[in-house]
Parts: sequence; C-alpha cells; structure tokens
Amino acid sequence: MTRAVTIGAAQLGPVQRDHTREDVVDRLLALLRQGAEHGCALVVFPELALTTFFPRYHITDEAELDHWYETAMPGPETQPLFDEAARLGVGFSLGYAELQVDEATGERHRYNSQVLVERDGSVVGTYRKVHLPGHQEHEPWRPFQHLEKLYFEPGPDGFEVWRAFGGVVGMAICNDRRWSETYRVMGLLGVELICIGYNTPVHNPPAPEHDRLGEFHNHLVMQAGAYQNGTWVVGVAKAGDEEGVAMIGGSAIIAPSGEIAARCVTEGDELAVAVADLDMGASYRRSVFDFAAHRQTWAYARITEQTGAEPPPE
Ligand code: CDT
Repeated sequence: MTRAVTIGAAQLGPVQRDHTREDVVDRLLALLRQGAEHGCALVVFPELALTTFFPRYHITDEAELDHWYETAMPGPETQPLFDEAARLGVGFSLGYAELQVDEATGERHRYNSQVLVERDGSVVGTYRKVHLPGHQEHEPWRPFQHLEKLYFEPGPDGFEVWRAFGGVVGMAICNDRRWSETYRVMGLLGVELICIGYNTPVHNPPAPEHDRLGEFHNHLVMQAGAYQNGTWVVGVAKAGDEEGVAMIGGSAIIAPSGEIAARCVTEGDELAVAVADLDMGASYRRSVFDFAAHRQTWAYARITEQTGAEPPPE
C-alpha cells in the first residue's frame, strides 16, 4: 500500500527589514503556485517567514516590537495565501510571530508559531515553539542578537500531531530540530510527517568553532530524527544574507530511511519537491523502532526529571 503525498519545501531567500508583508506574501504565493504546478498537496514555508528575523535586534519599545507579530492567522495580509491555497487545492505550513491579546484582561502572550493549513484553506492546527534558543538580555558584544528568549514564551501545548493530508502530521520550529525529544514525543503519537521551518545564522557568536558545520548539523539532526522515528521530515530555511547576517539554506525533504529525497541548492526562493509515501515509515516502526516491543522507559526517567547534566563527582 502507498499513501503518496507530493510535498514542496518552499525555501525563502532573505527578507530584509524594510520588506512588507505584502512583498513576502507575493513571494509565498509564487512558491505555492509553483507547488501546484508540481502536483504538491502540501508546501512548507520557513520559520518567521513573513518578516526579517527580528530577534537579531534589541527592541525596547513595545509598540515597535508588536509590529513584527500577527494578531490573527489568517490576518489581512495573509488571507490571500489561504484563499489561493483553497483555489489551488494546495495546503501549506507557515511560520510566524504570534501575539495573543486577551481583550477582557489585556493579558498578552507572544509565541514563535507555525500553522498547518489543509487543501481547502482550513486551519488544521497551530504549533508554538518549545525550544527557544539564544538569550534574554541584550548582549552588546555580539555582532547581532538572538533574543528569542526575550520575545517569545515556550509553547504551552508541547508537541502535538494532527490527522491531515491523509496521514499523521506534526510540526516543530528551528531549534526544536536539534533535540531528539522533539521527534520522539511525536513518534509516540504516531507521526508520519514533521514540518519544520528554520532561520539558522551561519555564525553562532558564543561558539564560532561550530560555524563551518552549520549545514552538516542541520541535516544530521533531521536525518537522525526521521530514521529513529520512522517519519518523513521536511526542513525549510529562510536563507541567504538577511540584513548582513548570513543564514544557511539546505532545505530538505527527508525520508523515514534518513535519506534526503530532495533538497534546495541555492540560498534564494526555491522549491524542492518529493513524492512522500507516508507508509514508508511503517517498516521502521514495526522492526528496529517498534517502540512497544523495544523501548525501556524505566531507563529514561532522567529525561523528564532533569534538565542539566550531572556528572559523577571527581
Ligand atoms: N531560529 C532558531 O531557532 N535558530 C537557532 C539558532 C541557534 S544559535 C542561537 C537554530 O537552532 O538554528
């Protein structure tokens, strides 16, 4: 049996600070239409796709900060994407900054979010990033900031999956992809396809010795996550030189075997397409990764009880 879903990894080139949401949505629409021409059922866009990667700036004015967030999805600028998805019969997943305002209490919550939209333009679900990287205080020694811990709260719902596109679909965002727990929690929910958007600077100021390995680590973690959980993984970058900060590309569609089925080869707007058989993961999940037969939860307690490493005394 095969459940074939044609998927497009819709990489974006840079979005500069003065680019409007309308500019970006035009680019997303072009990629969505390209996806339709290739027979895609699903097109996956990057993290924080609608704007430049604003956590690189230290912003102290709340109104100025609000400018980078969406208060509704769809909102006025993104509605055309939902309309075109329904017209073409092509679903999508899109990363954006979400500002929730409770009208009654005035309570505000900020999340780094990703929405999954079905082929009829309806919202399937929203994931809110769990592993927020970077720092909370302004660190002027850095050539650019990474203030995700200041501008977002961790998603309160953790990792979820939804029935969509004829299978079981989950989402994760950027730094989440480096953590094996991300994939395993969704693996335990029977995930068959994980959509991941990312913005990864080439230069990591606290660890410049890793800079040459950015693309390698990107594929390493997603290929391992796919194989160890018998799932398809689609990782999609916002790439290239954004406001003087170089970001990696390497968007890829990864099979449950861990092999790369399709990948982008530029740092610009580019669509990579693969036909994903959602049944392909089953042979991994009933053999080497038959969780029910082989997992030893008694040996894993530390994973949920402890965060930092505790080596034995010297
Ligand atoms: N956006 C995002 O999560 N980027 C991180 C950069 C890590 S360095 C602070 C990533 O894991 O790619």
